Amino acid sequence: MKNNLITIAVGGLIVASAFQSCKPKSTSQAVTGDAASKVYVAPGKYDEMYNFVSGGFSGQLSVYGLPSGRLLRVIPVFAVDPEKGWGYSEETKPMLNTSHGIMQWDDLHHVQLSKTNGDADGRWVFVNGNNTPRVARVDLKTFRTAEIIELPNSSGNHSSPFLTENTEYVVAGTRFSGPSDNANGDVPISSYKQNFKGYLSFISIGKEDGKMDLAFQIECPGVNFDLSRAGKGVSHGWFFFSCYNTEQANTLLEVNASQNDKDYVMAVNWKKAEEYIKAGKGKKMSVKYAHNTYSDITHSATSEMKTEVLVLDSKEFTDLCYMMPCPKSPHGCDVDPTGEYIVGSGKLAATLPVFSFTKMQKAIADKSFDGIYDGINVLKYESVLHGEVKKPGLGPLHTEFDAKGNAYTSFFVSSEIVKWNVKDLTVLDRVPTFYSVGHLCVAGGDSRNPIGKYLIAYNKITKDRYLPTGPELSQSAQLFDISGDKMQMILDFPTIGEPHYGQMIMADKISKNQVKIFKIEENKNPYVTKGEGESKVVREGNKVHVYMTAIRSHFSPDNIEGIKLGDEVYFHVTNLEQDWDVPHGFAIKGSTNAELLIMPGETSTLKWVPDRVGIVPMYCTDFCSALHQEMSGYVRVSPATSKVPLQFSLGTNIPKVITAEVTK
Ligand SMILES: [Cu+2]
Repeated sequence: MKNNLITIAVGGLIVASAFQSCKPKSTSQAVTGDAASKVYVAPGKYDEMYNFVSGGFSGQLSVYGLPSGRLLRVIPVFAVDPEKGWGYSEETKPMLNTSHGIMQWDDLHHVQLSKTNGDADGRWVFVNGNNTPRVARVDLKTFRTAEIIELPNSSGNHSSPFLTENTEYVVAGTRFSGPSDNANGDVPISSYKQNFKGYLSFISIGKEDGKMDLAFQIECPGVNFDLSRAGKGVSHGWFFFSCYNTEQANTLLEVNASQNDKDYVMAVNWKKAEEYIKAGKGKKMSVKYAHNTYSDITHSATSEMKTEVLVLDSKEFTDLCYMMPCPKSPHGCDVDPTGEYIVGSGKLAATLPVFSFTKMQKAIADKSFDGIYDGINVLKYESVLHGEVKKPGLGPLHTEFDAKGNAYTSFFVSSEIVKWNVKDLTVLDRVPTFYSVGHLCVAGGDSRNPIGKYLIAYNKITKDRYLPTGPELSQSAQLFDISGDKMQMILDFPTIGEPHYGQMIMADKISKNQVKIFKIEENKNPYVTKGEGESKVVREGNKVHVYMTAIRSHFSPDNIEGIKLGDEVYFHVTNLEQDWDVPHGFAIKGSTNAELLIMPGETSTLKWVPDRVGIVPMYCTDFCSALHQEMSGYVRVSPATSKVPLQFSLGTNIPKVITAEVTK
């Protein structure tokens, strides 16, 4: 059976095998004897690097240690997550708000670490929501999503989020073009060429607090923007976007968007765009998008709906955008550490074009144009080309770089990674992957000073890599040692969802800054209870607010009576602990909403609507002490017409008046 699977998998790659001859005959051939020692991290020892990996269709971001491949954390971003109560607690629900209402799920594709002087600085990681276009910022002090901004005039937010070298902007290009949000979008689909536009969003980032703001958009021809990278070093001030479907087809794209021999890499002068915006050249467009922020002081999120965006039209400002022809249906578009070379990856092409920034500048100065595409000057291919890597493999997708002037490109169709020299374009090495690699990541491989050392391949399919788990198999990441001349596979491990893209960073850039507790005296949640003496239960009409505390190993109060059918009960639980890693949980029987998980010093709220009369137990869900089992209590629910007064207690049996009522 296993052999059959391999045959089937390899069968699809016969073309590739004929092309290159390094395909191994079985999966076990891939690892050599000393691989285990390179990835072994002894118990109690820490990994060398953090690896932030997108969870694809799970909508979450996962964090692994490298080289061990140990899963350290799943950070909820665009989807509800019961492990952390994300999207369930009243405080976190606003983070999932959009102009379409609350979104409980999205599709997370790309991950990029914030940068200072072109190197990852360990402050934040940015990720994109692909389906309902959004960009999120995760704070690496808390490993929590701090902010989410929705993007108007966008759909299929794929070329996103990519950062400039000092985190000035994060960009997001729309994958699917369409009429703008505010125009009458009720047009024939066949009017694509007249009515459909592409929009590039430039989100500014606050220098100190990381706060995002949709600074402006550029209206572009209606093509599909796929990926992007910012220039760096010599090319600082520019962005490069890969564009496919320059045919502007709207049906059967697999055929109709593959007609042109060359599509484009679009170069955008964002410094120039900034000047135009400062000079008041942007036009205001009315739109609607949500901007959600989470505060570690109020321990709660707020969602704001915004209604305007500034737009520059690429047709009006002809020195803003330039098209560089790129063979054929480009996917990745990656910039080397010096910023001089831009690698286009035509996913249907048999060569790998490398563009020169210096030549591009000269071609612009010389007006070395090859026509105009929808108002944008097209530069002559030969005048911007540094050279082509000949016969590198089949289906090039993505390229990252090491510290020694080498590039590593993933090839989806021939399922391999190819190492080549950026200057002379010679192929130096190739290794197979199992199976169908998408993105790859070299440690620091998108920065000005790559670490090199490790490369990870993020694979789309695993077939026979692991024990079978029904019709759905785990997707996988594969770790390679790239410190020598030849790449060596040293580990693979299953991932959460689709490991679409990931980034590595040296562990100490992040680990030293970790928040251990939230200071209780700084807690500004409107429903905080700063000590057991302040705990109380307050009725406001049919809403009952329980100001509750949790500390090892009891809640205060732990007995509540006087709740009635028709009430909405809000348990505002404050974890009074001021000690690292002592969360408490809170759950109540019959809650259709959630359970809570509350960190030391934090306040979190569970909304509960009782649906029957009786005695309802509640308890702590996070094993917190030897007497964790004892951390529980009761709520009495009475009929709507009941006269049972609202009462609560801890350490005393409830009120004599109730006892009398029961014994009567
Ligand atoms: Cu507990």
